[in-house]
Amino acid sequence: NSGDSYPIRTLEELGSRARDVLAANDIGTMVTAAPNLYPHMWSWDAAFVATGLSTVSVARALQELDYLVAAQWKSGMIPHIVFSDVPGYFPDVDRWGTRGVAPEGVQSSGICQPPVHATMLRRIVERATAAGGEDARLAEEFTRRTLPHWVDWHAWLRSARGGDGSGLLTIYHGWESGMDNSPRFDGPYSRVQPGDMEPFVRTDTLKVTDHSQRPSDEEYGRYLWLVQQMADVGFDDARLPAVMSFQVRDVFMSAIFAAASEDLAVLAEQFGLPEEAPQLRQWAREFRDGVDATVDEETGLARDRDVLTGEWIGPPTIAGFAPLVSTADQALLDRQLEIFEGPDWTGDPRLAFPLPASTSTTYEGLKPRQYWRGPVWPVMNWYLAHCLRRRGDRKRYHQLCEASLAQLMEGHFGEYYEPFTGEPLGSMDQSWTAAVALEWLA
Ligand code: 9WN
Repeated sequence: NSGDSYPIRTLEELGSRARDVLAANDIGTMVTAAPNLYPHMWSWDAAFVATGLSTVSVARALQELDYLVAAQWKSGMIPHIVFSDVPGYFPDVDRWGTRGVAPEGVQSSGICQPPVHATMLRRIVERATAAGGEDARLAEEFTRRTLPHWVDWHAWLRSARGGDGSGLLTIYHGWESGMDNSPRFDGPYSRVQPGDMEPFVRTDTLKVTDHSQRPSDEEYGRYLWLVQQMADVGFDDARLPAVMSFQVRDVFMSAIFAAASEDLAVLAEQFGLPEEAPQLRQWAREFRDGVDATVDEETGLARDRDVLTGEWIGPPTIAGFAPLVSTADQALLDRQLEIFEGPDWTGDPRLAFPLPASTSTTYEGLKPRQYWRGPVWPVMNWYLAHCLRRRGDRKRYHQLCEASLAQLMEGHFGEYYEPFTGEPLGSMDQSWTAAVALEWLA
């Protein structure tokens, strides 16, 4: 990518650069999450990348989801990383220790990520159906063929991670949330005490040389210890609750699950599995209610819960807006939107663009350059806007679209952005950033 003129001057140029980024990150089998830092397929990245790709080629978009589905474990879990053969990312498949547990021939991690797939597939199907012809035919064939796999994925989440009646999914690693070092997890991680393990060398800090943009070494020690704890029990779902020293009921992931279960029910009715729809809708209701019940009366934000201490988790992070994704309660929705547009979030006049940061900009723990502790993540902007548009809120979709396009015109397709200066941070040419640029332009 890159070209030599920054910033970008026109929306046409933004689109063409975004397509170049995805093409450059395409190694044939997969579009890697980023060229250098993340040379593999990540589960939720792949779903966003697929919807972006579908603006260019429905066939290529479906191929991406196909490759991910092929890595599904026998249990139904879709792993958070499907490794390519490109070296340079740590922890790699050997360190994960999933060989023999993952399906034959699949190199994967042993945890999951938020289930945005059915929502993105529904989006792709709608786009392909509107286009008609070969696109519509391919999308229908793909959906009919893979529906049982997506249903298995949701059934696994519900049974292995969400069967305790709370209407919330439990995660055993911050990586599963996709918001790795969010202050949401500081309390639970403070109780993770790494024991004896193989020494390791991080590769992420060789690539993002300003280390203040990445998690600390202490955090990485805990991340690797949790991997070790899972590997020690062979990634056996039934044994994880007894051994894992990190267990959090993740409110944002639960909202995503509720919304995606609804989307999957719609696809099931349309494409030959109508008998699955009532169960999927039941899960959607259960988790929607579970998410609503976490809302703190005082702050109006949804909260995670530490399973091991039974405590609510307090810091004001973007995950607090989980009800924007899933709720059916109009009063709650109105209150959340008021907060979202208020001075602690997108209404903070100091912001470079009126977009939600990963923590409230008035939070005392805000670190505006560090990963999930403050920066603005383009993929989150689009996902939340997409959820609002699905509710019929075109006005807010367009507001977020305008602000996001203005942000992206600086031209680097950053992984995340400094909220007050608009500086791109982390990886450049990040695939899901390019993908959502294409969605904004579609
Ligand atoms: C660990 C790929 C992934 C995203 C996550 C983001 C980051 C990985 C890492 O990159 O996590 O899974 O090595 O930092 O936090 O959301 O899916 O883009």
